[in-house]
Amino acid sequence: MISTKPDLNTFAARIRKDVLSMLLKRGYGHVGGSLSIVELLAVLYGKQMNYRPDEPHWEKRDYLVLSKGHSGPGVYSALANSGFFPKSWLETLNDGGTRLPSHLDRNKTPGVDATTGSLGQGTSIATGIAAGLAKEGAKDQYVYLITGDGELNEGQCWEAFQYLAHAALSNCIVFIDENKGQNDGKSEAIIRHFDLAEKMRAFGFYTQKVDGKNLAMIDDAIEIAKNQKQQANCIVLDTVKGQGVPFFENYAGVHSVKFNSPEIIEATESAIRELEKQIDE
Ligand SMILES: Cc1ncc(C[n+]2csc(CCOP(=O)(O)OP(=O)(O)O)c2C)c(N)n1
Repeated sequence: MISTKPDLNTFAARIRKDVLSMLLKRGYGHVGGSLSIVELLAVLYGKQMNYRPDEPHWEKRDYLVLSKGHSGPGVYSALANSGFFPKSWLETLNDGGTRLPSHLDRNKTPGVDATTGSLGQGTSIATGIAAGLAKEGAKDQYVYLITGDGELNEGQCWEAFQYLAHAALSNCIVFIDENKGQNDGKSEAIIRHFDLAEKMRAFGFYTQKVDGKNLAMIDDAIEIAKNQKQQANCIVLDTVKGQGVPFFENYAGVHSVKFNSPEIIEATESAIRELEKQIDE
């Protein structure tokens, strides 16, 4: 079965709503970095990626490696809404015995290809997959690697990037979710990453920078990347932590939220109601 691809605006609203519902039910979780990649996930699973939900290990599939594995809830929603497993599983996020742990685990969840959570490691995993596909002569098969700007503090990322650039693995498209925040505060205050697009260009990547809130721009950038086969590809996404929910965009503790105050719970429930209206339209 090849899945039917949904309307991208509705798909993004669905993922955003599911992320909020899952984390609210759990009582805590990584809101900021899950919401900042919602538009990217909608474009990937809703349009760009090739997969078979009833055959997750289909050998011609595209691969997604979410190297910032703590943003797993967004991927779970994208997978459930694409038919990889029942939507009821979303209610079990991080329960004992769940198939959906807070960080991605390839041995637990259909559709997850890389176990991540220790920042940096997914960049090497994705590089290995891309190198393997290239060696096999795979055509039009891609590895989509999602990294965080905070994650790039890990030296391992730059080792992997050096190899991607050296081997000109254009089949790996590296996304940097530049949401400007991390665990302990603003990225700029922890380790300033300067101009990421310039850095990636200097490393040898064909680099684009786009508004990570804009579905059409993300989609166009991926099309351009797919048609460029001379260099490794990077797309820097200008995003916001807590993206798409005004309360969380302005909430200092958005990296990992505890839903333990009436204000936070009401803001989340109200955002869910707004998103439900968008999904019904
Ligand atoms: C090797 C490693 N060190 C530290 C952590 C703890 N940690 C979890 S999330 C995070 C911040 C990551 O920032 P970023 O990549 O920008 O993610 P986002 O802001 O998009 O959530 C840190 C330091 C970890 N998971 N792995």
